[in-house]
Amino acid sequence: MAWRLHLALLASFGVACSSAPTPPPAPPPLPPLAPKTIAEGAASPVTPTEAGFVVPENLPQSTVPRRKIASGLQNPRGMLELAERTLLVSEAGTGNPANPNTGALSRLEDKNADGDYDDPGERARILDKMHSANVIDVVRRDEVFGMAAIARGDGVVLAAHSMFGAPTTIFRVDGNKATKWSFVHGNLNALTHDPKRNAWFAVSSSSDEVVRVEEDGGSKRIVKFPPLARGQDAVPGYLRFDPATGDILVSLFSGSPEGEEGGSGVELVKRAGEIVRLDPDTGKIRRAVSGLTAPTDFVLDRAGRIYVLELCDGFLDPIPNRAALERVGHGGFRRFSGRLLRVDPKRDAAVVLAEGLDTPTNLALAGNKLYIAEGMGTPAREIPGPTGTVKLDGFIEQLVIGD
Ligand SMILES: [Ca+2]
Ligand SMILES: [Ca+2]
Repeated sequence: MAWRLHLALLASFGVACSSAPTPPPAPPPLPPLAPKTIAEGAASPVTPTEAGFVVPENLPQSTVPRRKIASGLQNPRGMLELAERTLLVSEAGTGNPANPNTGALSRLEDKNADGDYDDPGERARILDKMHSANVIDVVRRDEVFGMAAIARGDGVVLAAHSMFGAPTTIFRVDGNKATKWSFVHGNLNALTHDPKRNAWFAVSSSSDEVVRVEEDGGSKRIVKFPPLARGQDAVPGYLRFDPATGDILVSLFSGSPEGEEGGSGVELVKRAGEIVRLDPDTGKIRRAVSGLTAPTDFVLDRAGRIYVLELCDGFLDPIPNRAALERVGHGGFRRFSGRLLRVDPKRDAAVVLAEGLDTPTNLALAGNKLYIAEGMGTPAREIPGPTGTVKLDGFIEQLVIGD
C-alpha cells in the first residue's frame, strides 16, 4: 500500500535524482475538478476533457461471479500469472514488530488442478523472511508494508520490497531465484514497464512522485503531483503503461486533508480519488477518471477500458495504539466494502463488477482472468465480516471478465 509519511521522513527520504541534474519543476496545482467544488458563479478553469470521466455516485451493477483461489496469505500484494495454473505472489507479511521478518515472494502452482493454490506442496518460497512493518503508529490505520509490486516487461520479471519511509529494493525474478536489480530511495509501491521508451517507471507513494527507475540503482523524477482539491496529498498508489496512447496512467489514492499527524486517521475523503494520464516525456498530467473512493490498483484491457479497485467505501474505527488491535473493529478502512469497477472513458460509462471485497489492494490481468489480492492488515485479528465477526485473512479471488 501507499500512503503518507511524516514530513520529517519526507525530507530524509526524497527520491534520489542520480541521472537527472535538474528535475522538472513541480506543475501548478490541478484546478478543482467536480463542479460541486467550484464556487457558484466562478468561471471553471477545467474543460470537460480535462475533467475526464466522473464516476457517478450510483453505478449500475453487472456483478461477475468470483472464486477464492488462495487463502491464509499474509497481506498478499503483487501477483503475476507466470503460466497456466502458476502464480507469482508477494506477501507484505504480518507487520508484527515482535517478529518483523515475515514477508515473502512465492511461486504458487495448482499441482492437483483443483482450481486453488491451497493444497500441500503448492507454494514455494523464492524470497523469505522479508522485513514487514505495520504503520499503525504513524497513520492509526491497520496497514502493513513489505514485499509489494510485481511487474513484467522487457523480458524480465521484477518484484519490489517497499517499506514506508525507507528505500525500495527491486529484485529480478528468474524461475525460483531472485537477485537484486536495483535499490532506489522512495516507497515504490508499483512498477510498470514502458515498451515505447524501453523504461521502467514507478510511483513513489510517500513523496507523491512518479520516477523512472534504472537497473543497478538510481532514479529520475518524472513528476511530483500537486495536492488535490481539498489540499490533501495526491498519494499515487499504482501505475500502468497505456499502449493505446503511450501515456502512463496513475491512480491517486488521496491522502487526509488533515495530514497524517492531524485528525484521528480516518479523515480520508470519499470520491476524491482519481486516475490521471501522465505523458512521461513532458510531465503533463490530465485527468482520466475522477470520483473514485480510495482507488488502488487498476488494469487496462485491449479496448481501453479500465478495471479499477476501490479499497473501501468508508473510513472508520481508527487504531489509536497497538493494544486496540485486540478489539473487533474495522481499523481505519471499512472491511468488506471494496469494489471492482469497469470504467469505459470513451463511452462515459462505468459499472460495478464486484462489491463486498475486503480491502482489495492489487489486480492482475491474464487473458480474461482477473486476480484480486484482498485482506490488508494484521492477520487473524477480529474484524467485522459480512455476517458477523471473522478473523482477518489474506486471500486472492479470481473472476473472468467478458469481452
Ligand atoms: Ca490445488
Ligand atoms: Ca484445493
